[in-house]
Amino acid sequence: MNVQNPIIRGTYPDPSICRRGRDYFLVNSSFDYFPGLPLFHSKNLVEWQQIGNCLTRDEQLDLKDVKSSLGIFAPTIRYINERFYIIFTNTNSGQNLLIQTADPFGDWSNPLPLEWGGIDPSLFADTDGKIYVQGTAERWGEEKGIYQAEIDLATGKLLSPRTLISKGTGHKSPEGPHLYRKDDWYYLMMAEGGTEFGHMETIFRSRCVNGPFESFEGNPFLTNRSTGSKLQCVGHADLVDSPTGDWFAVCLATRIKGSHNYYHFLGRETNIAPIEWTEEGWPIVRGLELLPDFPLFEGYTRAPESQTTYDFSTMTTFSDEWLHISNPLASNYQFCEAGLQLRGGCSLSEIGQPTFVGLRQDEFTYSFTAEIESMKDTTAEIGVSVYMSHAYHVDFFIQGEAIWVRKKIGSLESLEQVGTINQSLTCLKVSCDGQRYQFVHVSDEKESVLAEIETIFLSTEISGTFNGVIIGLYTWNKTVESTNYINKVQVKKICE
Ligand code: 6LW
Repeated sequence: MNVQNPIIRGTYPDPSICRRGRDYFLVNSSFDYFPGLPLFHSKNLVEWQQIGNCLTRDEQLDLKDVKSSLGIFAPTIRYINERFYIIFTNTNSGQNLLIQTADPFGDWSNPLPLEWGGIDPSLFADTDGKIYVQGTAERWGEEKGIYQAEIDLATGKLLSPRTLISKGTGHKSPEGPHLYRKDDWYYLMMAEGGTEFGHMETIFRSRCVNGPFESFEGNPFLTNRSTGSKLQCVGHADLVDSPTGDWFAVCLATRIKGSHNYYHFLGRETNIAPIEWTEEGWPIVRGLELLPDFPLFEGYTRAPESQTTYDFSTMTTFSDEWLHISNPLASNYQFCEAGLQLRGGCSLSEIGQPTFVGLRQDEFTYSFTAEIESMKDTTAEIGVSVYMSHAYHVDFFIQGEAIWVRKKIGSLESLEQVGTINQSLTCLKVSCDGQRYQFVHVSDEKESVLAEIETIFLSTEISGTFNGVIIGLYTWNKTVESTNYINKVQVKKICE
């Protein structure tokens, strides 16, 4: 049994976790993607199934005009008094919001705006029934640190003053706070150092819920900064205990490429680190790159490679893992016997509501092949985009009888005809080997590489975004509606 991190692969950052009995639930931030707040379920902490997204309705999630990597920031999920709560930030509206449900496998409520500033809100239910909210300083005018107040979950109103309870250990960006109660201690944990290569997790404790908190001498207790590990940017953690009293931290980390010029393009992914508590009552990490065998992990298997085919002629809706950029216009996505008809759309370089639906690239060795029935309309693009943001994407598309590649890398843009089509059914394939993307025309079982680009140009370090690459289908009808169809998409990947 070889449990390998990441446990949830692809751009699934800022993990937060809670447990109900033997069931674990985990949620991630989702930024300008729709639907938002992907939700996962597991019984052994290493095999996770996405059971939905918590923000699935326009009335829950308004992302219109949102810029890449803004929108839904770090959530916290907690199980309090037999209900599940998720508290999160929507930077688009500048609000901290609360949703809830009795059944995490079902729908979630509409968001309740909270009287709370800053980002990275968290919740803590004390043994006396009081509920507290934590979070970062407001961006302007507040001293950096972690703030707390008692809160009424029914109204979103504060029941005590907003108080600075810790400035952390003094590293930049104290954020991602969570409060826990264990063995008559209140433990305050937070991320520091910023979500890049200086990222770390620190922990403090007090006998009182509002402090003062003493710092663990072993801080940061979880980090890979200044190490040669291929898992970098480790931080933004949340703790959970198992029914048998074992403790674990889920955290974000990046799988990096490059040698001296470290970079990542698969996003910040969800990882797990077993925790052991010292006799003095402080947490020690027992593994991240290599996880010890745990009875809980029994039965864990990860397929070395996988192939998934999405046949749109048999589908009526997108499964949970598919995502749009901003709120989709539903009428632009029609499922029918001929497959998926995409309509409307705008340039993927614009901030708007593009006709785009994609998947998070979650392995370095990865291919995405789209079978397209093109009406050879000279005024419409239809194809596949390797999308990091509106300013960093590569579009591989058909327009008329030509095949084109557009490379948009910040202020650098190229548009090149790279081939022609001689039949209405065309297969466009994007393949990645970790170092580069190749753009391939598949015709009569023959593969012709028409273009390529190094992955570094679509990395976070170049694009300056929080996310990883999404590979997806898009159309852009520039004058009239055209009737192009996507028959199917095939995704192949090798797990590393
Ligand atoms: C998240 C915060 C952060 O809310 O990035 O850099 C934000 N730190 O913890 C988005 O992931």
